[in-house]
Amino acid sequence: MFSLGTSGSSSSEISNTIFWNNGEEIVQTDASASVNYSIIDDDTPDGSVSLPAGVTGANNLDSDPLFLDAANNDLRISASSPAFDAGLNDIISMPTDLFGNPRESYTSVDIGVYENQCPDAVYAAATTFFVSSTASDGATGLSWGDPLTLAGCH
Ligand SMILES: [Ca+2]
Ligand SMILES: [Ca+2]
Repeated sequence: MFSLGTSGSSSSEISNTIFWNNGEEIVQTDASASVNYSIIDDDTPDGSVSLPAGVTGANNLDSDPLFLDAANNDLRISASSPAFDAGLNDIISMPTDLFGNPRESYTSVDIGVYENQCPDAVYAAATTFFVSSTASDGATGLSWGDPLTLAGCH
């Protein structure tokens, strides 16, 4: 993210966003910015987020978002990701994620553009999963009427 001020002031407010593995994640000059409920790689893997001067924020994490397959551009998060249910619901204005799946799956919105559709509590109790080569993303896999894809639940 670049937050650049020109001839006066500007400000940005970002929430529910993953800034990860891109080198310098946030560049801030002569402007103000607020980043909240986000995952930020600040190049110091110490568990806490250090923001550049002029940037404020709260409820941010510096933890690997555990993308399913970042090397192949699959930026959906796993159910064990720290992004799971860690976003701010109040700012969500669209009912679906980038895949068209429900945006507030399980108890809260996830951080990032994809909502994981696999509630941990359901899967912890399940003993059988149904999988089909013709299934759709967003299925639960808990019945033949709602089978998982071969890639599993995301
Ligand atoms: Ca850090
Ligand atoms: Ca969620």
